Amino acid sequence: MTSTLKIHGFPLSGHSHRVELFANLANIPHEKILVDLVAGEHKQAPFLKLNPFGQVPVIEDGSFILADSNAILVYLAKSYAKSWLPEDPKKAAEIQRFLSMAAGEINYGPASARLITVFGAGLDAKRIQDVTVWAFDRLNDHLSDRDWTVGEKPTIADVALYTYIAHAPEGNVDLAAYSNIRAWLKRIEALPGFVAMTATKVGLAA
Ligand SMILES: N[C@@H](CCC(=O)N[C@@H](CS)C(=O)NCC(=O)O)C(=O)O
Repeated sequence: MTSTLKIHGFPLSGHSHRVELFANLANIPHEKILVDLVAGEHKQAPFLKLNPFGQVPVIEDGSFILADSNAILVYLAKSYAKSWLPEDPKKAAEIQRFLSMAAGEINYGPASARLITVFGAGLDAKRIQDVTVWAFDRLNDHLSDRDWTVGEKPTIADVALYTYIAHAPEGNVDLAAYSNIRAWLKRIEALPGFVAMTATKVGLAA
């Protein structure tokens, strides 16, 4: 790393927190740069140069610019924290499976439920609830006989899944029925370097 890694994000964004969490867990020095989503900064020219999709998070690692939280986790693990993304083809593929779940069912389930309650988004709450229950049932079963999503140690799969599951109650999703998921959340929260996403209200720049 030639200069300090920059993470452009927003305090209420679970996708941003995913990257910030990993940088802290993997002990990667970084600087946080606020992109004010409420003021629409992400749709204005300077930010759109970093990410034409107009979304946070984005990282700058020297001259390398990268958007998309899961892509960023892969890049950071391969560059600075290899144990979080093992080379073994079977483990790497299993990890990809859960990165897909994070970008799929978790994004369209609990993350979207939170968009309704925290950001006032006009989305289909029933459909979101169904996706969430389906995903949480599957993940709770998956975690019934293991501590981590893949293998014997935490990986970027755990990091990618963590934030929107931990914050599901903000979207009125009750985690009470999912004891394996709750135990897994606690294991992640006990890892050295863990940082929580603390912002809860739009407009709060934590
Ligand atoms: N696939 C992207 C999704 C990122 C995303 O949806 N970011 C939200 C904040 S959590 C955002 O910037 N939304 C603003 C918009 O889409 O206009 C990722 O994983 O980083």
